[in-house]
Amino acid sequence: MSESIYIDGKFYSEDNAKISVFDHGYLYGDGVFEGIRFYSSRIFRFDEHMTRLYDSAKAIWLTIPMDINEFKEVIKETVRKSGFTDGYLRVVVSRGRGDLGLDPRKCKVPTIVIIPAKLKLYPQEAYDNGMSIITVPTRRSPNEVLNPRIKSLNYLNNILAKIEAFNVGYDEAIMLNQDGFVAECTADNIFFIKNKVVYTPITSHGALKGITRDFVCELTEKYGYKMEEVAVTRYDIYTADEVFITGTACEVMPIVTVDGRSIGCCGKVGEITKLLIKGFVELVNTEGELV
Ligand code: PXG
Repeated sequence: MSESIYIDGKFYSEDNAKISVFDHGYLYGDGVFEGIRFYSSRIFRFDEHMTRLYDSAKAIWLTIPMDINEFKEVIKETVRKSGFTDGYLRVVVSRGRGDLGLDPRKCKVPTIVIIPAKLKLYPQEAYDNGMSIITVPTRRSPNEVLNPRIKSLNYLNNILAKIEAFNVGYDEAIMLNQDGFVAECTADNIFFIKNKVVYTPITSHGALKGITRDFVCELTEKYGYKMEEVAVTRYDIYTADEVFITGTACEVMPIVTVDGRSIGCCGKVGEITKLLIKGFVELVNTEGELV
């Protein structure tokens, strides 16, 4: 088995890649992470992911013991060691090893982990015919509780929403914020299209500022469509012409029913969504920093 999992300066095989049970990432979810894709040996939106990682760390008073360029080199080395040309990277920085008790001052050195992997979240059929999703009761945490823009190791909120979806036979769910506005899905941003204008919820309504979201916003404008970040209600989604979700794991996924309502004309994948998926697939293989 190849030794391609990075932990604090060394590479390990899958079986030997282990961290301490006293790591506060494990004990308290105290840490931050990124999920990054690479296509044709090019790391997609590398700088954007690294900036978000360092911003998330800053927001939780976590100092990453490497500068961005050093960290990028380590990530590239991890990709080379994996032998993959296409894949996924989980980059995790936790508070590090401490003792029992919340006190983060006991954690002297953050733990850095990079895991390269292959990722195929949904079958091709879902991309071709679209997915059905529902709204679930669990809400996004308000900005004042845990700002959803921090990509932290605390995903319980989203996991509960995911379980609520699974319990009733769906794979993905819409999460609302405390005021009932549409925020995002459990690990994806949401978009809708009405009269050829593309809309997505404003991040202050509880959405992560997704890297794929930003990329798709750029792509939309490149294709000559108007793009707007707005307050979104479920009514806007139900009455939309097209709906899709975006994320590092699912990329661009069409949505054809929401809460039992068919989207647009008879719940078929929309034309603008198809165009964006095509553009996405073409561009990810050529843009991005070579490893
Ligand atoms: N919202 C949330 C809550 C997320 O966790 C996104 C939106 C999409 O953001 P990006 O930057 O990826 O376009 C995410 C991303 C996983 C996994 O293993 C989760 C994410 C990314 C990669 C892997 O479940 N979340």
